Amino acid sequence: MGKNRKNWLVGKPNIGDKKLFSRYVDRLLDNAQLTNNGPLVQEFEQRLQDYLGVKNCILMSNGTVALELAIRALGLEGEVIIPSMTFIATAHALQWQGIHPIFADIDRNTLTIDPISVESWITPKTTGILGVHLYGRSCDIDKLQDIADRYQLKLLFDAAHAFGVTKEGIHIGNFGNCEVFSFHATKVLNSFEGGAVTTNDDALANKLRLMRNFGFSGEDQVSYIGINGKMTEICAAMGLANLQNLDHFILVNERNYKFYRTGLQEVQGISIIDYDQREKNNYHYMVLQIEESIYGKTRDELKSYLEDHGIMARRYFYPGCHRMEPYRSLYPHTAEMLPVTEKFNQQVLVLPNGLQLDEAEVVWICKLIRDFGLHE
Ligand code: T4K
Repeated sequence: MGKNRKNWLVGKPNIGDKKLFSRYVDRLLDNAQLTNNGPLVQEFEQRLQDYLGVKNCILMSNGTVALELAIRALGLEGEVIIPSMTFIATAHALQWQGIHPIFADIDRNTLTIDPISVESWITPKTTGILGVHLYGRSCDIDKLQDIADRYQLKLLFDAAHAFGVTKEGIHIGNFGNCEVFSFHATKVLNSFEGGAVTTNDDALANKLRLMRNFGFSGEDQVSYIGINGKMTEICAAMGLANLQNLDHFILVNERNYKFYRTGLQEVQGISIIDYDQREKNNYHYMVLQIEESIYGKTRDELKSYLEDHGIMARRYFYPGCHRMEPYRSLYPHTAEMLPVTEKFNQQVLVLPNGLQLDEAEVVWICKLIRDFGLHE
């Protein structure tokens, strides 16, 4: 298998029923309604609301714009506390509008923002907490909500990784003041590019609907400062087709995840982050934690070795937002305050998952990892 030319990629898009997608495309071309809240966007919103059991889903052009609009619509300013262990878009969505992201540490078990660290960073300038359901594992929502209530802060979640996931049986998308999804090509549910804000707050939802369309509240009437954050009809077509295949995508992810677990269970120094079996999970991220002193090789040596065999693993999210610009220069001493983040992002390696892999391929990848650790 190592000799063929196939590459396995983290984030390789799952593509569902092509014929179904084509039928949607025919419909939108026949309608000649290509964007601006067309019928496919409306249908996709309705189906997402039904799936998540949430009152409002406002589709956007991508997850970053959705984050920016959610932050703006909630009236956040000053400082907002976020984990550094996230994709850079979480931080940029704040800094882009002159709000300081304040980086809290993660909890060593959940790998999501640590409520104790959050509380230690609150100042009179703090207006909100932005948790991230990293790798589709939900934050400690109750504790964060309690802090938000006590300090009268807004609470929102970056749920870019967490579509299809539940917390105590309730779908992610229903918590805090609002939650934000990404439907980027690399996500478990993809619409080429896309994102959404979901909320049970109708007033917030109405504001977001206006803001994503320049603030227009009537043909010649503008009520808010807005931008162009609209999802196109072709993206909604992809999202609709893929939503109807989502159960299959998740089933394949879970199956591969279990093969990986079996294949790597004996490998000393490598652990796989787990998912709460009482909940629905999307199993989209296959995340390894490598303890160099036990495994015998560094995370980066393993990454290069896998690359030589066509397996393109990723270090999501090394080196942490606080070590990237402009944050590294703005807050040069943050690293000292984030011991868990600092350690984890030296150890993390995400492996390919999804429709691209079959059992034999997962078994082979596990063997490569096992054998490499034993090499002198
Ligand atoms: N919050 C969080 C926690 C996020 O993870 C993200 C996005 C956001 C917010 C923002 O949402 P969006 O504004 O993106 O909707 C990728 C994605 O571009 C990004 O959406 C995603 N997170 C992030 C985790 O991954 P890169 O810089 O790693 O992308 P790239 O081009 O290196 O591709 C990633 C992998 O996917 C590669 O192995 C290649 C493969 N790939 C990618 C695309 C686009 C394919 O095989 N086919 C494709 O079409 O950021």
